[in-house]
Amino acid sequence: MHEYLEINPEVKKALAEGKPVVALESTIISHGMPYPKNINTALDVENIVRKHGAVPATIAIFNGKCHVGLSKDQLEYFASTKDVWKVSLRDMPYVISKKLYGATTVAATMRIASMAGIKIFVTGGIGGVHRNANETMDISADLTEMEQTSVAVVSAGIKSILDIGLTLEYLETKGIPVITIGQNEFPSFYSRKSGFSSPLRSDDIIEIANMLHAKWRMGLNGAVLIANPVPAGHEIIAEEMEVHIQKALNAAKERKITGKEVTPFLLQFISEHTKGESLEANIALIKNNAKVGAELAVAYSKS
Ligand code: PSU
Ligand code: MN
Repeated sequence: MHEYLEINPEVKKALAEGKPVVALESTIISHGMPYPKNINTALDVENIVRKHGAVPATIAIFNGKCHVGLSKDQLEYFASTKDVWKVSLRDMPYVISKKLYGATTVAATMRIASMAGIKIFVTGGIGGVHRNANETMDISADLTEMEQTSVAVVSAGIKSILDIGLTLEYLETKGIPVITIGQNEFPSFYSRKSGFSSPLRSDDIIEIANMLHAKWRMGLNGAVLIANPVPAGHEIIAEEMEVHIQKALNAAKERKITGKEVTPFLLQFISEHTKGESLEANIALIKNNAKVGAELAVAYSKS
């Protein structure tokens, strides 16, 4: 395994000393936001993680290796290069063996983080069961990965481009705890509301850290999904988003977008049609997640 892993010296040292480390994904940089907001956000997020006492480890694939902890130049590469590979689990062996460059999704990032020994991972939102999954069978590998890989995933919930109800059912079936911070309702990424109550709630990061230890010490493998609602000042009302989501879903159907292109297409369409408002919400929530993820990594390393 280690012949395919390249952990940067700062992350390696922190892991060896049992210091808190937070993994970050790269698909959100390459496919989730336009340049240069993506690079600025990626750098800000790393700084927030540091400010709250943890070492950031953004993960991506370069030249046949899974890199854990990227340099500024590497981040800039993923932010500014068009048509970078979006690498989920099924793409990993191809991209690695052909020595291509790839940005990793939640699923691939979790797996690489786990190989490196990182337990806490921060993202914006996970992939899930798509709204018309009964026709398309489109269910993100993020969910199957969460079933088997023991990494905590800090998110702002699940985007309502997906079927949130079915995704919560899937997570329940696979034994993945879902816990929302500070409220009873499960959030929907851009909005603090989703219409679904959260299976679990916590108002205390230490409590969540204890839960992670309990789960994994008992041998209950797999992820915990932590939902951290978007800050109130930055949310977009769910009903407002729904109009854009419907338009995006129709456009995807018309253009026959399938497979791994679906999620990036929907996200970009919505960003364009909300005139950047959704992008600002996205940036605010990922920064908020970085803070909570770092706090969780600190609490986890102490308990
Ligand atoms: N959801 C978001 N923003 C994102 C993604 C998901 O709110 O940027 C990205 C993540 O990298 C996630 C991937 O792992 O999309 C899921 O893609 P798919 O649905 O093709 O599995
Ligand atoms: Mn899919």
